[in-house]
Amino acid sequence: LSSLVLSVGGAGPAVHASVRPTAAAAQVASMQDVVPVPVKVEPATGADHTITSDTAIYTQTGSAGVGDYLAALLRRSTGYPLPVKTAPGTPADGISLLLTGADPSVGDQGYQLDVTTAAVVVRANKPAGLFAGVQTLRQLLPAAVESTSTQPGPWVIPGGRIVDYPRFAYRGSHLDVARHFFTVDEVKRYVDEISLYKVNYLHLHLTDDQGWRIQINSWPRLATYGGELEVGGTPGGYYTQDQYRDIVAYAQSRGITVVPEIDMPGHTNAALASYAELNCNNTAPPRRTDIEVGYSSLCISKDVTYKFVADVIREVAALTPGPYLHIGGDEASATPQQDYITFLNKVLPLVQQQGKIAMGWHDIVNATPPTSAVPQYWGTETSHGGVQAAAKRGNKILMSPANKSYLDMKYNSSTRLGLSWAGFIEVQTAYEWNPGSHLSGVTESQVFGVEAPLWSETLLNIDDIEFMAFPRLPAIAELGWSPQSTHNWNAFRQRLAAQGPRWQVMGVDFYRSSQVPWK
Ligand code: TNX
Repeated sequence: LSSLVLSVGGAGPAVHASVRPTAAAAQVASMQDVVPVPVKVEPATGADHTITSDTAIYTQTGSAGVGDYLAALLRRSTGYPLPVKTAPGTPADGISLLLTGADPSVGDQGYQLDVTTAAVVVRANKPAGLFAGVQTLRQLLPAAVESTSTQPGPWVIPGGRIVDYPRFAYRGSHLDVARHFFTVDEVKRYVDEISLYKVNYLHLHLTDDQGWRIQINSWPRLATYGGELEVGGTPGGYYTQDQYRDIVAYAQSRGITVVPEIDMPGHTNAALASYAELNCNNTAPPRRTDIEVGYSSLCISKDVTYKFVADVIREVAALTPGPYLHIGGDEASATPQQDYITFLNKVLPLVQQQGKIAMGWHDIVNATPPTSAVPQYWGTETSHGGVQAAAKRGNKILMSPANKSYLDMKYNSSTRLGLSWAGFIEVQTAYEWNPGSHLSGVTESQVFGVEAPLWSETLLNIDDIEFMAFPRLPAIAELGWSPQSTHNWNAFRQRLAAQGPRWQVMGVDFYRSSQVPWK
């Protein structure tokens, strides 16, 4: 798959128009084969539902957006008109997306799905729940439904009932667009892929030593000069504010909230190279495109540093409808400890002043952040005194242990891409941990959620992203969504195997791990 030719929801030409449905793709999916595994699945024999050229999608006030999304998705491969209509009182046929009558257990993000011969009904309390239900529906259709060209069908959905809701409200995926720059279309394609697994946050690592990737009007050279290169010295790039808004809106339409990260006070060489006054010695360093870490720092003692940070946070906050803004804070080895604390004590309130909740890599616990701030644990140990103390004070912890959830780690010693400082991470390793008990002294209720970081030192394009994310991203997504009581590697790898034909149709370049019995 060429990284320039994308099959994102109509944004580009069909990539795999030539893919024919395989035997597996034409079979009826099993209600048990959904990833992440739902809370409760009750298959019903003789109740399969077939989508036909007469099928309509029924919506209510508040669910029309999800209806339009589902219709667009299904029209591509079925070729059916699938009109989106206002729901009648009682659903009698077609696919209904309703914000009434859901099982009370489903909360704000869950859904209830009923499939009978006559009709398919998704019920939820909020559009987010309907969106999750639609992703389940997508996985219950044959893999060929992912095709961007018309396929023969039949489009059968297995009969039964699913009642489903997430274990954690925050299920994140992180993408480093700083080390290597990815285009808007590449990011959108990744958004489509992760939404299939009910990931609801996309954390964009927008700045680092090697590149600044977001236009800041009050400091324009950050992007135009600081964004020009990437790792290896090849041309980088940046998102204009309009392009960033476009990514945010696209993600939103797929149930995903963008969390922008501006990494500081370390990981700032691109900024320091762009503006001499940000350096303590008033001298801009050369731009760097190697992959060293821990050598750069904003100048903690200068007033202009805080003018700079306030301007950047204000502009990024204004572009971002979501509640969170990530300030990095990791690996600030070039910042003396007391300076680091001084810096964070000045910067954390700036985030709050812009109406955002601060997130940061767990290094921020060294500065005793307010309990509203979310430290993101990225260590490889199963205990961390500072993080445990923060949890005790009331901070919720986002779990991204590097030796489990880092999608940029190699699968094994012969993996072509990736790093290995946190070890090799095969699919089973990515799956076999419990976010609710992984860190000693950090209990389930103190866990904010789970996130799978994807750093891009070695990743050049969307193919590389896909190869590292699939199939591990679905493993992490399941840890974030499904109850711990469902955790079972043998069952998981079977369900994961059923995703393979889907990825083939989507043109996802996934890693065919020998641990998974691919179909
Ligand atoms: C550590 S994890 C980093 C990143 C690197 C990554 C590579 C973290 C907060 N910082 O700067 O890209 O390792 O795996």
